[in-house]
Amino acid sequence: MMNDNVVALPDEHKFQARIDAEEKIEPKDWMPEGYRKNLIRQMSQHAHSEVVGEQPEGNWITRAPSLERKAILLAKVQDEAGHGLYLYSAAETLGATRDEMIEALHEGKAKYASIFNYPSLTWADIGAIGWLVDSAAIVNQVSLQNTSYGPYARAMIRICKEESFHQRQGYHIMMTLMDGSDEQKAMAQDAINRWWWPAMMMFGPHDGESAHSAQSMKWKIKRRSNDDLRQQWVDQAVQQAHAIGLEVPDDDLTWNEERGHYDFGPIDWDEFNRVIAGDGPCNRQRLAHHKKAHDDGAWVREAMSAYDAKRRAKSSAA
Ligand code: FAQ
Repeated sequence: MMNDNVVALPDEHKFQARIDAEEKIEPKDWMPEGYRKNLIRQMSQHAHSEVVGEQPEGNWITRAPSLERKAILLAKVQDEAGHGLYLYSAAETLGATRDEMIEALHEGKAKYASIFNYPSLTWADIGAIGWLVDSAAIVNQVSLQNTSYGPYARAMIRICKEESFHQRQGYHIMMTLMDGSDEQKAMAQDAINRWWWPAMMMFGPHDGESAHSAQSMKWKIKRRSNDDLRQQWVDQAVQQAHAIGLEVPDDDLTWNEERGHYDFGPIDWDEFNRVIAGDGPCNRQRLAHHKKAHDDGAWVREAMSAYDAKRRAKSSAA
């Protein structure tokens, strides 16, 4: 007779063979503890980025220049909240609770994308965020549609569709400004001047400095390296900037015929490290706002769990 308690666990070699064969790993499958933890880290940080990323754009909803722009921005910001929801739900399938993930964010143990610690000072910043930040997010997320963890890959497919609309609305704002008055053109140029380098940093440290990349690539959590994705983004963003008459704020930017890519200047990693350590221009403001919104929403969570408990009691009595 078989003993139900004795389960032969597949070992890491079998797991790696499944990864190598491009099989998706699903929530109930055996997985190494390191794979689970690394995914919870990356996916929860990704979810936090989507949610905290609502703040710089939300800042302009009441000041959008027309009803149409306001409706579009409102829809975009709501989409970002939805992306957070898909990602938290996908991370929960790995055994992390929503409360644990939010607590890690509030305690500064979990990061969120460095870019959202910069202020959105003018309407052109909303164009720059949609164009540059969403396009950087898309370049990365398209590669993550093929990540090895099934729920993460599926969330990415849906998110990428929505991000494409976000990127277009941002570029459309920049196009409109560049078609406008001298002041509007100057506002658009000022926005790219301030958002270009933080957007470059979104892809993370250079490959040789990236702590997680080697293992994440082996497990196919990440499908392309930080530098590879950054280069793709630079190549497309430079052409988009030039097409509407914007200058890229990088004196070293040159087309390298041999490589078939743009060469670019050095990234200020001191600034990046300061920002991810909590000392960027808006880190404190972003976290304080998130904590307040979370506390203010406590009654909603309580009401929903009370409703759920009542519904369950009713259905088990029936
Ligand atoms: N910001 O070893 P690596 C969006 C950290 S979504 C902050 O290379 P990894 C949509 C990294 O966590 C944008 N921290 O790390 C939107 C690690 O620290 P840890 C978010 C960063 O994970 C648009 C350490 O540095 N997208 O924008 C950053 O292999 C508009 C060492 O780095 C995702 O999260 C950074 N930029 O590669 C929403 C995509 N870069 O965790 C609203 C999924 C690195 O050990 C409005 N994530 N760090 O404490 C990824 O692809 C990867 O996690 C990377 C980093 C590529 C971000």
